Amino acid sequence: MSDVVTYTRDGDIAVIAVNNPPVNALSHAVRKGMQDALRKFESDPEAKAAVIVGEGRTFMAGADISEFGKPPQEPWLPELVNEIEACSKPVVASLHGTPLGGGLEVALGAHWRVAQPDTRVGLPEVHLGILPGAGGTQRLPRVAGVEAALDMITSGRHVPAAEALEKGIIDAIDDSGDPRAAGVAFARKLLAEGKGVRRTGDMTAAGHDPALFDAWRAEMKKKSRGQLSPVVCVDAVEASNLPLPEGLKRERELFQKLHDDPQRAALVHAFFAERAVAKVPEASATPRKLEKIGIIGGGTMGAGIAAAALQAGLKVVMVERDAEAAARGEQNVRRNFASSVKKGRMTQEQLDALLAANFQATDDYGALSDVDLVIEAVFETMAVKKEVFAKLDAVVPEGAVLASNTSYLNIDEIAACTRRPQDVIGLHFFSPAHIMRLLEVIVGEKSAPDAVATGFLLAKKMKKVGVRCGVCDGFIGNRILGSYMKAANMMVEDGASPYVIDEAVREFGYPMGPFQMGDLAGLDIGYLSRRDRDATRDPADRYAAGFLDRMYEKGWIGQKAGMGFYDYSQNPRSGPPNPGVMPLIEEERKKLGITPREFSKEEIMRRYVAATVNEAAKVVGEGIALRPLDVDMVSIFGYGYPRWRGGPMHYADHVGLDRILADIREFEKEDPRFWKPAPLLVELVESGRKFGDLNNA
Ligand code: 3H9
Repeated sequence: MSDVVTYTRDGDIAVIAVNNPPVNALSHAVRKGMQDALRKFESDPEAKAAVIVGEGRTFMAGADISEFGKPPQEPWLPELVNEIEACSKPVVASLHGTPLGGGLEVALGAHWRVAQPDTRVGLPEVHLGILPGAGGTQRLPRVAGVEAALDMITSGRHVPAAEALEKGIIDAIDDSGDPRAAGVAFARKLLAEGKGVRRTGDMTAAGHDPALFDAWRAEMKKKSRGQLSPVVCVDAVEASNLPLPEGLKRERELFQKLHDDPQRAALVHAFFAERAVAKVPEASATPRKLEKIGIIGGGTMGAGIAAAALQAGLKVVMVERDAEAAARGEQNVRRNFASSVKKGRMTQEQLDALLAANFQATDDYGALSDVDLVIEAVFETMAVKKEVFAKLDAVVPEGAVLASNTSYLNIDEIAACTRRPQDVIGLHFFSPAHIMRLLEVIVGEKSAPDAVATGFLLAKKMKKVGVRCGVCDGFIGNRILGSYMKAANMMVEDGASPYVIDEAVREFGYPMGPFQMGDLAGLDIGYLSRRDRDATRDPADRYAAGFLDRMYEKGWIGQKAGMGFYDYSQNPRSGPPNPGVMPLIEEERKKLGITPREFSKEEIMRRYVAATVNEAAKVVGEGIALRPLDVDMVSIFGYGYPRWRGGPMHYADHVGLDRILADIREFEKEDPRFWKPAPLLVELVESGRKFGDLNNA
């Protein structure tokens, strides 16, 4: 028998146990071991029923994702599941942990299912760009009905045991805490009750209605912004009214179509990158204590960070400049929980109790005398930050981490105004901070490894994706954003409409275009930062923001003013184009002596992509980002980059680095300063390598 699957017997019950840490993924060795064990069970005259169980922390959490794209090795998972279902004696799956994807499909092939109370089941394949391809789209509707299957398969959500029981996905919940014993007891009870084989494939999927599938398809098309798998999942579930073998055949065809699409490779890259991004040089350091944090500033950012910290179970002290501002800060924190209360995720009483126990807003810096980490989230100018850090240095205990939530200022300069630069790091949150998952962890020249590890621990506690960044203007995300925004602004000056640019960028898969995003963030922010940087700006660089300055002067600064690129007078979140913008842009072009020209959406995206990739290559080449995958994670989790394209670096590899470099060289002829090719990009093209090669280096 194999190392990863064992066949034992408990009296007349066979136990087939999978032991493939950490998550019992259904690798080739597991599939082969299970097949051998099943065959042994069928031919074992002493065994009256079998239990399939996972050792360690979970039942099988799915197919082995690292095998995707490699030559398939038999037995394939769909065949194995069919073989389980075809067994002539009853098979019970005893679930715990996270039976997901192929794991749940194995369980659906079994005749009966029992689960521990904290089990969560699901078919999350949609997030990997595929569909449940081992019978999940055919068997789940048969046990839970079509509508529940559509919901679970298109969302990939993890369903708790109680709900799974209610939906008929499992047959019983056992709270013994021992999945093996639970499975054996369940099997004995079945035999005692004279119950036996019950094949899911013999059941009928309830709730089949062509109109329902059309409605789901339309909804998925709208929601998925170019991602194929959610729509194809609906097509697969639709086949569940066919006899099982035909439905499985249809599922296989659709699975293959998705498997062969570049979206699958992009989403699998994103899955592994999301985990690899925490593997940083400082990860081996032991993080410092992290139970109570201080936050300086109770504005939008400070209050968002406070809400995220409270949700993570931390104690929070918020310091504002006076009592009135502290009270406003507390109100801002409460506002961040309002939708949780409204949606019933917590009651008003629970919120009050949480704040009473774990939150304090004050104007007294002395309240920071026992914090483990403090995050400064005040106005974004160096002078103000330095003043705050000098005060913190005086009151915060030795050994606490001092962090700045700056989005572009130099952490080393901030650290230098304290007596303890080794304790200073940057923690760049994204607004709204209690919702956005990205956290840039900025490592200064003198930041101690355990201070950095504490930043990553905070990210983990807050369920955020922490990405390590070196010090530069804008770090990873805002620096790259600055580059593609400038490319967009230059296109507008040269003749493109900002509305067509927004449309092209949305069609690429972003949730919004750059000018919509400017309206959301507030065009005053860009204006003030341009003005701040005027002193350091090289006058030889093209400015390309004159029309934005004119809009600022008119007070068209976006959503908060009711007017920006779009008119928000009817709806505070969206609206038609502001009719004043195009004449203003035309005037600006005349002033600059530019004869406007046409830009196709294809050219817009070529320039947008080239500007993104070129700056990203500089960021990696300079060591600001550790690896290309770190850029991909920043872009996906902080800037709405479509996950199904894998992030800008993965996408660049897919398009071909030589093609992107050729574009940059073409654009360089018009503006050699902005479009200077990144040395790393040139080096990779010349050596025939890809960004992906650097991820594993
Ligand atoms: C499928 O089943 C297809 C079939 O329908 C059809 C086929 C024909 N494979 O996330 P963690 C690794 S598709 C390989 O940090 P957690 C992971 O990379 C699959 N490796 O732990 C990490 O490695 P490392 C459908 C996997 O406790 C380590 O395990 N299933 C797999 O926070 C720990 O993972 C899914 O999509 C895998 N399937 O969360 C489930 N899963 O330590 C995907 C994990 O080297 N998995 N690894 O970085 C998850 O959602 C989470 O891992 C899980 C545990 C919730 C299970």
